[in-house]
Amino acid sequence: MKSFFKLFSILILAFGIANADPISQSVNKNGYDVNLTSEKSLVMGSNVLYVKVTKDNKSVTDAKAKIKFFMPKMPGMPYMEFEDKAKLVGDKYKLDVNFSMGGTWQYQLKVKTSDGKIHKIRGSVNL
Ligand SMILES: [Cu+2]
Repeated sequence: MKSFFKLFSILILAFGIANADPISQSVNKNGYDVNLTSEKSLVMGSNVLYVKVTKDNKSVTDAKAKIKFFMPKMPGMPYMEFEDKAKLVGDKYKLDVNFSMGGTWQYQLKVKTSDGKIHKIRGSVNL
């Protein structure tokens, strides 16, 4: 039993450290590389995320990107979600994300490229 608790606290610690890192995720499909990053670890309040789309090592600037954050229904709290459409700034897409409350938020990034393909990145953050 003692070792179980030890393992459990190590897991919590590992999870906490993982969540303290900024977001950095990539997906590669149909020759496109889509990369989602955050300036720093996500916090309550405002956050900035960037989406970089490249093909053959060249920036793709005619894609559409949007991100959805959602939290499943919990005791005493309804399902919540919000979306942000990315704005092209230079050669990457900027997302402004504002969290009104802490907890575990799941997200889904969707990028539509000019060939009509959708590129998705999913994940979750714990605030
Ligand atoms: Cu909630």
